[in-house]
Amino acid sequence: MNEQIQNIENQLSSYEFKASEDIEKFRIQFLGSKGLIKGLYALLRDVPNDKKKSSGQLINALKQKAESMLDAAKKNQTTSSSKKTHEDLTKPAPEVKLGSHHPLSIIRREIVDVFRKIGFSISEGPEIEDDWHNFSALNFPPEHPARDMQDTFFIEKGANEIALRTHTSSVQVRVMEGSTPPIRTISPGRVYRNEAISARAHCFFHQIEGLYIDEDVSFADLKQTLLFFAQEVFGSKAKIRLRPSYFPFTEPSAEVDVSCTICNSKGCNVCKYTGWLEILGCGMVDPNVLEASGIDSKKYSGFAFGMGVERIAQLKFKVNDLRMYSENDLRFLNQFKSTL
Ligand code: 2NL
Repeated sequence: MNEQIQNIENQLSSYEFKASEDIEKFRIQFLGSKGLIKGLYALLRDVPNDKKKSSGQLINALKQKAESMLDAAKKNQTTSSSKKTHEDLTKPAPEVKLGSHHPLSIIRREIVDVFRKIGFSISEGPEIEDDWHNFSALNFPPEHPARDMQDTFFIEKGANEIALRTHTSSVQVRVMEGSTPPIRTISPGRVYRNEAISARAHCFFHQIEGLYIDEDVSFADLKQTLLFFAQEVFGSKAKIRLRPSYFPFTEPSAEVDVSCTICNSKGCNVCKYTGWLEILGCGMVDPNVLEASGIDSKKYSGFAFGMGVERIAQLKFKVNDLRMYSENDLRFLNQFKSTL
C-alpha cells in the first residue's frame, strides 16, 4: 500500500502543467471519481486494521497536495491570461445598441412642431399646482366634481389646496398672468387623475394644450388652426368636424373629430363605424378666465384647445392598451426604433 502511495506521490511531484488543458487532465487523472487517489481509498479496505489509520492519513495528505496543486494551477492560469496581451486592436468595435424614442415623445414632438411652425411658443410649468392655477382661475365652481378627492390627487387640503395638476391649462394660466396679448402658446406635459389603471384609463397621461389670445380672435381662427393641425398630423386629406360640448373654461365649447384615416371614413371597428375619431376638445376662452388672469376681456378674445398625447399616438400607432406606454416592455418600445 505504502509503495503505491509513494508512487502516486512521485507522479504528483514531477507533474508539470504545460498547457491550459493540463488542468482538467490533472484533475481527472488524480482527483476524478475514477482517478488514482480514489483508487487508493478503494485499496484501503484491504489494508490490515492496525495500518488503516496511518495509510488513510497518507492518502488524505496526498489528496490535499493534489488539490492545492490544482488550485495553484487554476489561479496561475487566470492571472497569466489576464496579464496576457491587449485585445486585438484591429478588431471592429462591438455593436452599439441604440435606444429609441418613446412613442409618446415622438408624437409630442410632431405635434409641438406643427404649432411651432405657425408661431406658437412652448410653455412649461409645475406638476404640483395650487387650487388657483388648476381650478379657480379656470372658472371651475367650488362644487365642481373635478375638485373631488375621487378625481384629483390632493397633496394638501385646506385654504389653498395643493394637488397634482389635472390638465396643463394651469401652465397657460401662468402664461396669461405673466404676459400681455398677443399670446400664442402650447403647453405639453404630464397630468394626473385619480383613476383606476386599465386599458382605457390611467392615473397619469400627457396633454398638449394650446392657447391663442389677441384682439379679434374668432371661432373661425380656431377651426382653421385645428384643420391645419389635423392635416399635418393625419394627412392632407383629413377633415375635421366640431360637435358642441361643455368645459368650464371655454364658451362656446366643442369636441373635435378627425375623419377616420384607417378606413377613409368608410367605417371600421376603430371609428366604431362612424367614420370619425375624436381627437380633442376646444372652445373660445371664457371671459371669466381672461379676467381672472388679468386680461381685459373687452379688448381681447382667444381660443384654446386640449388633446391627449396617448390618444393621438393610439390613432397613429394603433396602440390599444394605455398601459403599454408606461410598462417599458422592450418588445413594445423596439417597434418605434425607426420612427422619428
Ligand atoms: C380635452 C379638452 C381643453 C382647454 C382645454 C384651456 C386653457 C385655458 C383657457 C381655456 Cl388657459 N381653455 N384649455 C380648452 C378646451 C378644451 O381640453 O379634452 N383635453 C384632453
